[in-house]
Amino acid sequence: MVAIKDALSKDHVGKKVQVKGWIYRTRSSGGIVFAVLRDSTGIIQVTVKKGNVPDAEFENATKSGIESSVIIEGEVAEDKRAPGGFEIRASKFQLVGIAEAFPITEYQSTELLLDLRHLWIRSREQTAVAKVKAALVRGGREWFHDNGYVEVNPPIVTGVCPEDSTTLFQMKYFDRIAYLSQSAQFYLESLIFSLEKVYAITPSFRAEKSRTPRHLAEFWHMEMEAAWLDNDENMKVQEGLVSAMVQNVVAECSEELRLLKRDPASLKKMEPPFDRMKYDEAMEYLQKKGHDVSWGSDLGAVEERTLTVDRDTPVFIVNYPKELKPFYMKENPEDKRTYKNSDLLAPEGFGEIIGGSERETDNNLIIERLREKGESLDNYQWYLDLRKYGSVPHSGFGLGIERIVTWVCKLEHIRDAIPYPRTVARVYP
Ligand code: NSS
Repeated sequence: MVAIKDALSKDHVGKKVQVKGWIYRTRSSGGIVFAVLRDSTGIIQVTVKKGNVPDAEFENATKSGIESSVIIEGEVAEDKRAPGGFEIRASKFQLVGIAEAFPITEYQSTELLLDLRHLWIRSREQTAVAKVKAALVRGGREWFHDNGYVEVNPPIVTGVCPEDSTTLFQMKYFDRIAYLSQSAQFYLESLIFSLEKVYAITPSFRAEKSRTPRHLAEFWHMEMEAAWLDNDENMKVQEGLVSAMVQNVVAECSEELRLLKRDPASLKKMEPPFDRMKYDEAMEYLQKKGHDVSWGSDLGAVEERTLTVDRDTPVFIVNYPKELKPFYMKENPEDKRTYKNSDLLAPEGFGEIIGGSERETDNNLIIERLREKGESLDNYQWYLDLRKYGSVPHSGFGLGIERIVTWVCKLEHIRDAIPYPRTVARVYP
């Protein structure tokens, strides 16, 4: 058996191959069936001629519709008209699983494609996105490994709320209430006292009620935390990691990028250092561009778009006002109204892919901010303990994997960066 990608080559011309796959397109004229076969690696045209295969097999070839699974044997031949320039001339057509009339045809509504997600994920675009995503994550894992980080497994069921409490998913946990994790951050912080440099890849959950093209209720989060690291060094880690992830896609996914109409040359530029822009400068820039914002305004999708649309590499926005960010960030001694933090925005209008900061080490400040937030300190005693036994300066960040996929694949909507998007309106299929 050969992979379709490998069958599409001069080396195989004149040789007999066996391929296994699913019918992607098919038409017949007279005594010949032209079927395009798809496997996980690509598509190839198969011609089945009456007389070249047993009659019963030819009969099967004429009735096998889109998505029927088949095993084909035949000789590879060059044919300029065929997709990829080669075809297989079948000597055997084995029907394995006949498909009923496939419910997805060429032009379908977004809603129908979401209802039929379990079938739509077979599409070539979805397949390409899945491969790019895997290459991004692999590139990230390798970068972490090469730089001395240890992968760890924080819990998903938790009692803490690192981010916005209005987006917590609550669950019944035996006889008490627990939450689905919004971020592994606090647990990663606890692990730096032994491992120093850690990262985790986990699902994170946010009950985001607004429907936006960049929010999921369940997303994959790549987070890291390191001891002895300040916010500037934290940004260096981010730019090193992001460029390694993107370069791995360029190296491994040229076919997929072509299919997604993403020019690999535009991704090759993602090399450190990335620009840094203070929150204050971002405000000035936005005002010049006609946005109605002032110091203290949050940056939403619209503002981030203006900040990045004319850029071709990512940019850090640094030192946000405290009221815009969570309680755990380190106060900026140079401007106490702000934190030592950064968001990394992807270029070309895509916006935030990472949120990171140096962490507050002063328990009094943390307690004060938790109280302001209305949090019960009971759930945070363990977190406060971390500052009592050998506290160290430390920093970390969280990267939204579907966000980086959306940007790298140039997707219009984040739902296409994950096989089964979970949004306010959908848990099926
Ligand atoms: O809320 S974040 O900005 N930051 C944190 O959760 C920190 N506690 C992470 C850390 O320092 N360990 O989220 C981090 C990233 C953000 O930049 C997005 O890329 C992504 O997580 N994110 C999301 N992606 C998809 N959907 C939703 N709803 C979402 N929320 C955050």
